[in-house]
Amino acid sequence: LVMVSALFLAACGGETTSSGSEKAAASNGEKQTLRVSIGVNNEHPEYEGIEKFKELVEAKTDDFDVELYHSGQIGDDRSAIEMLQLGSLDITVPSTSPLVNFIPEYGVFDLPFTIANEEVADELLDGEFGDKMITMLEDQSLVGLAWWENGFRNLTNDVRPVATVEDLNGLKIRTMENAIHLDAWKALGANPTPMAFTELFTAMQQGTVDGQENPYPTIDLSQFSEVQEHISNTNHVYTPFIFLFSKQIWDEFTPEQQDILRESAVEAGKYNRERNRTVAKESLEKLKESMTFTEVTPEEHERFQTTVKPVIKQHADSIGADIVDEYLTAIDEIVAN
Ligand code: TF8
Repeated sequence: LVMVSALFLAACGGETTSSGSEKAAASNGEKQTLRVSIGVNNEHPEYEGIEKFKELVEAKTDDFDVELYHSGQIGDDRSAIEMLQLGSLDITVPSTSPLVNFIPEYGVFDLPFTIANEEVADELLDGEFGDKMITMLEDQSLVGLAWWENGFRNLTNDVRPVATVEDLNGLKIRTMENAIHLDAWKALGANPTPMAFTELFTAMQQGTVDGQENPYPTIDLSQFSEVQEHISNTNHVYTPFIFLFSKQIWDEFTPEQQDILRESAVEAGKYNRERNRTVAKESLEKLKESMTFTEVTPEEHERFQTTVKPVIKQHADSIGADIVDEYLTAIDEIVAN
């Protein structure tokens, strides 16, 4: 895949590698290209976020030329992370869920029904707990600059309206490449299959899977309503996006350059969150026009929660019992205040 991506980049006139000599040239006044890759398309609030990042960086310095790539053109979340580790891509902003294959502790964010709303998410991620998670990236040759937002995930499918846990029975649901999501859907009685996002639309179109789950902006802006009939507000988990830099490349920058990049990633992340929340509301309204929308009642939400709860215990050891405790305690403290 790295080979294919390299060819793609060559065809686009981009550079396939960033060598040390180019870095030296950058501080001599020559611009250095920073390639940013995301998995969703250029209508998504995540793309608005990377556009903002480009605008901020390029306004603050002449050192960088920021190039934006969307729709997983360069690679899906997992491949893009691997390219960062190799130093063949500068920046990606993936869901945290595929990171679990590199850093098991990131599985805390996949525990269902643990973050109740966006305010809790913001406090948790921008506070001490989020900082601690960021420090774990370094061993994997990654630098985390900011928390962005993918958001609360909701279920769509093409078989039947889902109002109860029983309605999930046997539904073939695509999940992200993440064992916790997989086991959560199994516990709920569905028949889950992990798959990269880049393969999802075709899989739904061809009926390889009956459904999937993602935040409203992604469902709407990826045109999933063309291949999915039913949507429910399951709100089963909150997925952060995380702004990642290749450590190999990052380490060659001056502290001044690093400050500019970090500040821009944080500020663009605030913009991304704000836009994501506005777009989520708009997207839901649009989706209600083209799909059947089923409200999961509060009572039934509780049944979803109880049914899936054993997955937290089941995965505590693989994630790390201590970090799971810290995560749940941090949330309890935020909710109590
Ligand atoms: C998924 C995620 C994705 C994002 C993006 C494509 O379902 O929610 O939408 O991580 O990179 O795979």
